[in-house]
Amino acid sequence: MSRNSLASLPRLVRPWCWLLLLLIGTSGALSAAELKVNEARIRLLPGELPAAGYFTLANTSEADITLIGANSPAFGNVTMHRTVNQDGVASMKPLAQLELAAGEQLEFAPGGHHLMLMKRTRALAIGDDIEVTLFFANEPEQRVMFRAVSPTTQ
Ligand SMILES: [Cu+2]
Repeated sequence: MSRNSLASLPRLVRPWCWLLLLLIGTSGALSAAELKVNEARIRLLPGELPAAGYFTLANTSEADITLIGANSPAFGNVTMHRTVNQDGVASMKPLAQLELAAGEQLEFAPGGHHLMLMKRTRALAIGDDIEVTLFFANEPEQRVMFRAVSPTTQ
């Protein structure tokens, strides 16, 4: 195998990773079909500034679930935050956990809940797919691919 074909290997492997994730997802108490993550994106700021992760999480199962945190191999520190607006001043507060009742949808979006991703472990660029694992109180963790987007993207 030449040097060039080795370099292109990760691109070829990627579809198989997705297939693997699907298979793992269906083996848990809640299947991937019952917990749906959509619009997963990470807004990258320049340099070492913290990045913000946004997504929607739909609980289409019959049971309530509790999101208790997240991590990522691309960041040394990932926490859940909520933005609070007090007297016109926005600040962030840590979010220990978040309940999501059966049939409900939860939105992590600019100006509200977000994942705060700090201490990059590698260089990241807009367009990258970044793996993030979401953890739940009584359900299997779920690995999700987030797309790195520019700071101006909603
Ligand atoms: Cu924050």
